Amino acid sequence: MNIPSRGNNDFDAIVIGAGFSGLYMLHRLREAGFHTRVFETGDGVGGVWYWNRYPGARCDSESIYYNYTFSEELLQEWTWSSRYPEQPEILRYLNYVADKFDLRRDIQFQTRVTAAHYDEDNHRWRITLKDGTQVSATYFISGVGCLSAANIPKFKGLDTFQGKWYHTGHWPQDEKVVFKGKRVGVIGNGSSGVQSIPVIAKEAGHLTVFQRTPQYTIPARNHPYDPAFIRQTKETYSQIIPQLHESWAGFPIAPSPRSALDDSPEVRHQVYETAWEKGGFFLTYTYNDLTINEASNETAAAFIRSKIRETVHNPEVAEKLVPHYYFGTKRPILDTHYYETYNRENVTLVDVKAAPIVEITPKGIRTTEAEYELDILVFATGYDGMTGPLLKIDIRGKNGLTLKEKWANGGHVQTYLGLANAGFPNFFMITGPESPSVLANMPLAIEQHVDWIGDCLQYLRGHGVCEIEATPEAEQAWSKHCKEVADTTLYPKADSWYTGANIAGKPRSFLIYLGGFGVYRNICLDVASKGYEGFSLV
Ligand code: N01
Repeated sequence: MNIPSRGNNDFDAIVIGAGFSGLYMLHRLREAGFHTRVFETGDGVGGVWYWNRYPGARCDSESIYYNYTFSEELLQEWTWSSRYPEQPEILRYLNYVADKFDLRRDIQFQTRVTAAHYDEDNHRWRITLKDGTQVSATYFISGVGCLSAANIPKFKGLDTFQGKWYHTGHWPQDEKVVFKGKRVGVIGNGSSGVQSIPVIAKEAGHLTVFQRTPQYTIPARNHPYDPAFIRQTKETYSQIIPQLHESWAGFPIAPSPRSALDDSPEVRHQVYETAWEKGGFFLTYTYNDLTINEASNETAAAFIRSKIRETVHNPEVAEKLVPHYYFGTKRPILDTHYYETYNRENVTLVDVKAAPIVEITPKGIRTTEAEYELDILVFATGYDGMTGPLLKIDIRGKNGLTLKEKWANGGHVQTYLGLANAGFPNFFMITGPESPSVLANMPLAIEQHVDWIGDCLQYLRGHGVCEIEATPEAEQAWSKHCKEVADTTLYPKADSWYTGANIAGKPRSFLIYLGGFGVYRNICLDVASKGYEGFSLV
C-alpha cells in the first residue's frame, strides 16, 4: 500500500516529548529521512530534567554511564563533573545535545498534545494539540517518560491553604523558592523527598516531614570525578558499551554469583559495610538473591536498619524511620545526609501512618493528632508512573478503542514488549510499561527503544509496509511472561509505583519487565530479525 502524501501539518512521524527519548528519536528519524515533528509542553528541552528543579535534585545513576552512547564524538566531548551531578548540569547536557544535532528546529515547544486518534481508512494518526490545531502522521511515538504525571493527593482543603505549595516534579521555572526562616512541610520521602529534605532543612526556619512509609536509603557518596578515571573511561568506551548492552541494568557491574546466605553473618556484614562505604547502588549488587529470597533480603534490610539506628540520635525518631518492607522492592534511594538531617533541631518527623493527614487548612496541615502551621508545603508525593503520562492523552486506536479502556480490560496493562499495543497500529512507546525502563539505566534503555523503532520504520519503508500492529497473541504472551518473571521475585509484594499501588483505583500489575536489560535487548533484536515476529504487517 502507498503511504498518503502530506500537507503542511502532516508528518511521517510525530513524537511527544523533548526529553532524553524525544531528542534522540528526532535525531534518529531525521537522519533516516523521515519528516518528523516533536511536540513538547515545556518551553525547553529536557523532559523530567526540565521540570524537576527542586532543591537537591540530582542524578542517582553514575553519570559517566548516564548519557547517550550513539555518538562517539558526543561521548568524547561531554565531561560530567561528578558521580551524581545536579539537575542543572544534566539539563545543560540535554541542551548541548539539542544544539549539537540542531534539534530545536523540529521541536514545537509550549505545545501539549491532547488527543491522538487512529484513522483506519487512511492509516494515519490524527493528532490534536491543546490550541485545537490538528496534525497528522503515519507514525505516532510517545516519549512522554515514565514519571511525568504528578501525583498530588486530593487532600481536603488544599485550595484554602494560605501559604505556597509546590510539587517536586513541577518546580517553578522562573521563581526562586526561598525557604529561609520559613516553616516548611514536606509530604513524602521517596527519591524526591529524600533528595530535597536535607537541602531544605539547611535553609528553612523549621522543617516538618510528613512520612507515611519509612524507606531504605543508601549514602550516595557523591564526589567529583577523577580526571584519570574519566580519561580511561572515554578511551575504553567502545569496549564498555557492549558490556552495558549485555548487562542486567545497563551498567558495567557484574552481579555477584553468591547468595547472601552463602556467607557467614560476619563475612556478610563486612560485604555490606564495604558496599555502604562505597555508596551508590553497590549494596544492591552484593548478592544475587536479595530481591528473590526473603531470608537473604532480610540480611540487607537488617543491615540498613542498624545504620539508621546508629545515625539517628533520638531512638524514637530512629524507630519511626526504620522500614519493614522488603529492601529493594520499592525503588532504592540514594541520599546525602538524609538520616543525619533528623538530628537537626529544626526538623520534626511526623508519622502520618499512625496519625493520618485529615485536611489541609488555611494555616497548614491537620492530622488526626495535631495541626502543623506552615508557610510552604512541598508535595514530594511522586507520580502516576508508567501508564499515567500516556493516559493523560486521549489515545484511540482501531474501532475508537481508548488506551485507557484497553488497559482496563482484564484488569491490567497489556503491551507487546512495552513498545507496542494490539489495536493501536503504528504507535510506539519509548520505555513503555512492561519494558525494563526504570529498572535499567534510563538513557540506555531509551536508546535501545529508539534504535529499535528507527530500524523498524526503515524496514517498513523498505518493504512497502504501511501498517504494523502487535498481534493480540504476542501481546498476551509477553504480558504473561512479564508477570511470571515478576512473580519469581519479591517486587510485587511491595506497595510501590512499580505496581500502581500508589494511585487510588489504579489496576495493580507489575509494570516493568524484570528479566534484565541485556536479555530484553536480545529478545527485541530477535523479534526484528524474524521480520517483526508477533506483529502483523500490512
Ligand atoms: O515519588 P515516590 P518520588 N499521604 O512515589 C508519599 C524517580 N526519581 O517522586 O510510600 C502521605 O517514590 C509516599 O508514601 P508511601 C525514581 O525512580 C529519581 O520520590 O506511598 N504520603 C512516598 O513517601 C523514584 O522512585 C530521582 O506510603 C504520601 C512519597 O510520597 C520516582 O522518581 C529523583 C501520599 C512518594 O514517593 C518517584 O520518586 C527523584 C499521601 N496521600 C525521583 N501520597 C533521581 O535521583 C504519596 N505519599 C534520578
